[in-house]
Amino acid sequence: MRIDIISIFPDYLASLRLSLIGKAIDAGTVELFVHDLRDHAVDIHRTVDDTVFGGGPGMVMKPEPWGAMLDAVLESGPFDIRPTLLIPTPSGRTFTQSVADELATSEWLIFACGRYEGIDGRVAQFYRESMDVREVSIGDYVLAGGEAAALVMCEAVVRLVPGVLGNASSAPDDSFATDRSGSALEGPVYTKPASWRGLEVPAVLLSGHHGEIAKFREQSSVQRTSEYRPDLVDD
Ligand code: JFE
Repeated sequence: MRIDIISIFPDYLASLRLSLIGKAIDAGTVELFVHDLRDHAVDIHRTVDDTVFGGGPGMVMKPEPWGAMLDAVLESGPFDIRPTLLIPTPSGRTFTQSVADELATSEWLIFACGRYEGIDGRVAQFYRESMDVREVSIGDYVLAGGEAAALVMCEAVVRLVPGVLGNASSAPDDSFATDRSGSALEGPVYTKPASWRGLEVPAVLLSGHHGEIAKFREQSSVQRTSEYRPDLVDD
C-alpha cells in the first residue's frame, strides 16, 4: 500500500514512522510520503489561505496549491492505479471500521489535510474525475485541522493490511470488528498476576474451560455494551 499525506504541518505526521506503521514501512508493506503543501504555494509569502466568499469568519484554503500538489503526487505514482483521496472534514461521511476494512484493500491512499475552515470545495469536485474522493469525518467533534484525523485513519487502516499485524488473528476479535457476532464492545481483559492489590482475575478465565470462558466473555461484552453504548444494543 502507498500512502501520501499532504499538510502544511508535515512534522505532525512524523509519529506514523513509529510503532506498527513504522514497522510496516521498514518491512516494505507500506510506502509513506508526507508532503508540505507550501512547496506548491505560488507567491513569495507561500500563502495557502484566503477569505471566505459570501462572507463569514475565518479563512479557507486556496485551491491552486492543492491542485499543483495533487497533480504532482498523481504524476509521481503508478498511472494504472486510481487512488482514493481522503479529505478529513467534520462535514464528511463517518469513518467506521467497515470503511477501514474497505480502505485496507486499496493500493493507494492520499490524505489531504486542511486547516483554517477547510479546503475550497472545488478541489474535491475536480479530483472526482481522477480519484475515488471521500470526504470523511472521524467523529462528531471539531478538530483544528485534518492531520489528527489522518493519523487515526492511517492507524485503523494499516493494521488491517495483510502482513502488518504481528498476531494475524487478533484483528477480527476487536470491538467494532465488522464480522463480530453478538454485541459490539469487548469486555475487560486481564494478564498476570492473577491477584493484584487485592483484585482477582475472574476465576473462570484461569479454569481452562474454553466453553465457559467463551460464555463469560460474551456476557462481559453484552454488559459493557449496554452500559457504555446503549445505542448499539438492538434487543
Ligand atoms: C479540518 C474546521 C470549522 C473545519 C466545516 C480542516 N471529525 C473531524 N472533526 N474535525 C475535523 C474532522 C476536521 C478535519 C479537517 C478541520 C476539522 N478544520 C477545522 C473548523 C469548520 C470546519 O469545517 C479544518
